[in-house]
Amino acid sequence: MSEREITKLTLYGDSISGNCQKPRWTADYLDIDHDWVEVDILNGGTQTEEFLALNPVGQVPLARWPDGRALPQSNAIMLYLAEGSDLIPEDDFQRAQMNSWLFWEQYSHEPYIAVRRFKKHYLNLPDDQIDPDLMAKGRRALGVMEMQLTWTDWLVGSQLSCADIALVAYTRIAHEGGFDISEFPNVERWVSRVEGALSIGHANPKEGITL
Ligand SMILES: N[C@@H](CCC(=O)N[C@@H](CS)C(=O)NCC(=O)O)C(=O)O
Repeated sequence: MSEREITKLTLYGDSISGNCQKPRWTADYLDIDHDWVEVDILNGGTQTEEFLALNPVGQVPLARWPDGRALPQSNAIMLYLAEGSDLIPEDDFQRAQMNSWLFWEQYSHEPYIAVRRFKKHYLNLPDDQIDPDLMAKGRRALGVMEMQLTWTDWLVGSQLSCADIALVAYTRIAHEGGFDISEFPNVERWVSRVEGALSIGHANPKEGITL
């Protein structure tokens, strides 16, 4: 990543990261003009002096505006971009439910499903060198979603919201972490529904297609 003058919303992210796709899909869905700057996490792109000056946490995604404001954290960026749009329910209780899914995603889903995927798919670790807890807790998270999605088509209310975007990011590529999504048929159908709503390609476990 080289220092550059920014003239519009700029999203820094690595395309292999589900967290980074969340704000990108949100901006695309809402037609928010932006630039994308690819930051290679596998080659230390988030740990350079230049990037740490933008985000001392050393993580992507990061949103940055020409006036100097910068915002890390995928869900915070997504919520900010989606403010006032149909991705955030008008009803205040549904809005609280959406937030509830967003907190759950960061604490009970992403740490298992995304982390196992990273270890298996990118670090190429054999299964016996991956903490078995990641599979057990990831499957439990998919089970929670499966239960919700037997009752409703979307995680909150009757349409796509930020909750669906946040949760689909790693669920659609969970197979890369060794999870068998076909065990969760309502989740599988919901993944296709969300991918369709966002007009993003289908990450097909059977064909092994990634992002
Ligand atoms: N809670 C953060 C997690 C961000 C995160 O874990 N980013 C990873 C990529 S998915 C990263 O930048 N890793 C590079 C590093 O830690 O050096 C979010 O949702 O944005």
